[in-house]
Amino acid sequence: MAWVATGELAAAVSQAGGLGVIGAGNAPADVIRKEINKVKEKTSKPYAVNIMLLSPFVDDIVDLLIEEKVPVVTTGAGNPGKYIERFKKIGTRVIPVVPSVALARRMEKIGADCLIAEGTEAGGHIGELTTISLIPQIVDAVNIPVIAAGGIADGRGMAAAMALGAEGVQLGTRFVCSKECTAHENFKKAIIDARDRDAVVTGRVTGHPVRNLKNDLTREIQKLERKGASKDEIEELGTGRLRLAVKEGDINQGSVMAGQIAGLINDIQPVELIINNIIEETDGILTDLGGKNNGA
Ligand code: TUI
Repeated sequence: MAWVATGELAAAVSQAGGLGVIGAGNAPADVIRKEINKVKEKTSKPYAVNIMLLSPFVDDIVDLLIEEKVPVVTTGAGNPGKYIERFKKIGTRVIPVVPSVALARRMEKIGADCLIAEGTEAGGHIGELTTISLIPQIVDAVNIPVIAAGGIADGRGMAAAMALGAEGVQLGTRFVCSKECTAHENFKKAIIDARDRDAVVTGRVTGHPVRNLKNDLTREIQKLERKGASKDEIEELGTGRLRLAVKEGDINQGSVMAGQIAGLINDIQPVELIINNIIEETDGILTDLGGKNNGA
């Protein structure tokens, strides 16, 4: 979650018992170095940095994460194959986000420690398959642990992911609406106000589809898409729009990246409460379901 997943949010998640992730997005390495320092100041727990593989600064970010010996690296929006060896050599755990069985198998073969299987319900850059279809297929195809992402914001989602064979979950949209997330209040309010069908996909023609909350920007992009505009024209319109929404709070012209689960999120809570509630709810559901299986 570029711009949204800052050091403050990552530190709060790690401190509360999760694995906090800094989203490097399109930011240059010096910006991410500061976010890493914020995490180190606030917690001694492990944390991760997500490398967005379409970033123009990807090589600098990889060098930085190696220099900083970041404990865990996740990757998104592409195939991290050429970087894995360098991370493995220094003991950094590598967790690629994968949208397909083919990429999951390839990542396991070249040494990924774990996978995040992300369904199309997620916000931001997305794949095609739904979480409910993707997770069991990837779980059956690999021997490394699978973390589920896309469409999960509470214990019901987590319990469902575990029923599908996942060993953990990654949450994005839910943590945007946390007290510790530094995103603009307008961005958080847009998620709270969103209903079930408000998170729409733009940019399919560019080959990099993105899920955002419906607004003036998504309508303009969809108009261009209907007119058969070029990939470059559409990409140009999207440039800088995430920052505009997250930092400036322009939720009409900015890109309000959020997942389909936005409709379920109705409040801003402290990270620790979000995590504790999810774990408690998941435990309760799994116990109840186990009881039913035993004929109770
Ligand atoms: O990376 C994300 N979410 C993101 S990145 C981002 S910044 C951006 N802005 C504009 C255009 C594109 C990106 C905003 N949100 N999530 C992880 C994720 N990775 N979801 C899907 C994938 C993915 C897709 C294809 C991972 C690998 C992949 O590989 C294709 C291949 O090479 O086989």
